[in-house]
Amino acid sequence: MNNFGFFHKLGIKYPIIQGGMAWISDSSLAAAVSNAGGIGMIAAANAPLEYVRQEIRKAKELTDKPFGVNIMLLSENAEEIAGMVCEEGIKVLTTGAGSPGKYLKMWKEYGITVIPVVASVALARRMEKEGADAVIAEGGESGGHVGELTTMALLPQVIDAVDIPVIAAGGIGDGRGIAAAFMIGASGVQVGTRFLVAKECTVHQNYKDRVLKAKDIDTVVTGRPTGHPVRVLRNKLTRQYEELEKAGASLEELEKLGAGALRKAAKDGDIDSGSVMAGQIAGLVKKEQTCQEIIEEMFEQVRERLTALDYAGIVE
Ligand code: TUI
Repeated sequence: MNNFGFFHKLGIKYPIIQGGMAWISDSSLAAAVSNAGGIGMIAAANAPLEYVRQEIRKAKELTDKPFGVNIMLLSENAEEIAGMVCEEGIKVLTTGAGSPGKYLKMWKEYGITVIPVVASVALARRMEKEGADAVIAEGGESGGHVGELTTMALLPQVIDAVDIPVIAAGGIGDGRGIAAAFMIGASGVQVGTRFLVAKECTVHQNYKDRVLKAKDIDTVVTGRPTGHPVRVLRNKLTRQYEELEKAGASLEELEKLGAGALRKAAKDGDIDSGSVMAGQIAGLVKKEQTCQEIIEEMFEQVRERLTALDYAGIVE
């Protein structure tokens, strides 16, 4: 099996997974990505079980291609959602913000392809041992909950440490980033921020406009003291957060400021007091397109990059 056999086996045309984005990636975005030849993911995030089930059922109406669910392991509903996806016949799962170890056996019994997000070599190794089918090596360039390492440093170290396919994530927004990930040895990529502004993405228009006007240096990581570092676009909320941190606020006060903030930005469009999670690649994202346009443009760039490689021009 070559590097890309993993995706072909799943019946997917392009080796690209849409990152699960809390309060953002619903059935509309997931089905559009799957219809365009990638794998769309519904983000379970902190949502109630019945909401996630309804989104799964809506996606089944919108596409006959495989799509998946992203399970956010910090959610108090993670356990019951972990069981529900088995009943609903979901074929692909990604997980984030923790270790899915205790669910792996059950998911494998249901024949689900399980792809945990990892931010370290140690967790990648553990996931392989416990039966994961692949891992997503996600660098801290990505939006939302982040680890410490960059994609450029994490990806080759994870690839050397495991024998299962490794999918690259964090800082990938166009075909150049995808080609670079392939050069390092990734079997596929996960992209979030670029899909945030997709026409089929139902996030509030204010959120999309904020991403479209973001510059390279506009994201910051907040929440390090709480143990849940999160990359977001700088705004009134992040300035308040920084002031509270400097003043030595308690963890409770910091958590309180963050609670419900993502919903405020994503659903109500309050991009000043809400949490506008986005990756460092936001500065590269300049236009709204359909998922099909995004994916086809990216893989055309991959083709151009890979055919333009001229080894003789680099090394005499
Ligand atoms: O999960 C994500 N990104 C997310 S989750 C999210 S919702 C949220 N909102 C507020 C606070 C916290 C979460 C928004 N964005 N990405 C996948 C990811 N997982 N990145 C890093 C990790 C990770 C980090 C440490 C996974 C495992 C881990 O260690 C677990 C262990 O047991 O070693």
